[in-house]
Amino acid sequence: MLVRRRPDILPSEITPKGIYENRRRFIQAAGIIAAAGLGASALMRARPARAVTKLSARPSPLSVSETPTSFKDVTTYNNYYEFGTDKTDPSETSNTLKTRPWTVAVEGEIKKPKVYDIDELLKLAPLEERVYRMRCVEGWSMVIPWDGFSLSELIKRAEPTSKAKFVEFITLADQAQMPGIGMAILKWPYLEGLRMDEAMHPLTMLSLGLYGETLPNQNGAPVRVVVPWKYGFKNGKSIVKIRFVEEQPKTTWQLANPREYGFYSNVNPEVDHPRWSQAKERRIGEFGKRPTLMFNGYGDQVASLYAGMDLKKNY
Ligand SMILES: Nc1nc2c(c(=O)[nH]1)N[C@H]1C(S)=C(S)[C@@H](COP(=O)(O)O)O[C@H]1N2
Ligand SMILES: [Mo]
Repeated sequence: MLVRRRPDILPSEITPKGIYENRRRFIQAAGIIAAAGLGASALMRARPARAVTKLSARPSPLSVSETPTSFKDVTTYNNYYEFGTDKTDPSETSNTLKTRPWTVAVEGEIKKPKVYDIDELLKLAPLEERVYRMRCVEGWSMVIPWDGFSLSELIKRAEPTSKAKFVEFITLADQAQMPGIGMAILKWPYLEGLRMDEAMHPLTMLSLGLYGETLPNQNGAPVRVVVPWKYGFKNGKSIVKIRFVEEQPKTTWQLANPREYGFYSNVNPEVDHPRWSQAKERRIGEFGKRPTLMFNGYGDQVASLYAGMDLKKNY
């Protein structure tokens, strides 16, 4: 997705000067945060190594058999606008994200509201390693071994009421840790949502790690959502709140540009993005392009969720 200052500005109207100034302000903001945390002289030294914890996760029958994208590509080619809009920004600036202590509030139309400590969440259900195809709306894809469990494990413990029709996922928005929050790139906090049956689908994951380790900050530490048949932006990172609601949520990308980003956002090669075709994708690490598959190749598992819906209208 291209960065726009206002949804009504055409990309052709964004001047190189505008992009340059946005970038310059971002670099300044990132520098201030890093200096506050480390002391200015530490900026000259190497970044502190992240605290990595190995996870023991059993292999999952839901995995695809394709070769995973390299750990390096998975962790250095990212979209995480709270840490900047360039693909390399999140891996370069997200060391300021503090992932302990961390809590996730589960609330709304449920009988058992609860605030989970992240360490409690890690033990909620046995961890599985699930190798999923992921596809960004920008036209690239990866294969990522995620460690976590089905979101349904958490939902069933929350005991949703009959009014719970949708689930909202809300990301941390702390300007002291996230240089992008000071900029009007998107409406913060980043909010995504699913319909209840999508959220309950066994493929839908709460991910706490990848490649057998706790999540790198740039991939959404300490906990993020993974919905492999939908475009990447549906997979909210660094979740602090999960809220059950009656009405369909207004998601961050819908608010930014309703014509380009719908609520469903299922991977669908037949529905072009208004500014580009979605028929093909580039698998990161490969040359050339491969055809994009309906529901990102998960049609056998998820197509029934959308039976009778017009997927060109519900894009
Ligand atoms: N909070 C938050 N979550 C986010 C984003 C973001 O900018 N902020 N970007 C989304 C997009 S567009 C994509 S493609 C995926 C990328 O996830 P990855 O970097 O772990 O591959 O994260 C999604 N989740
Ligand atoms: Mo994306």
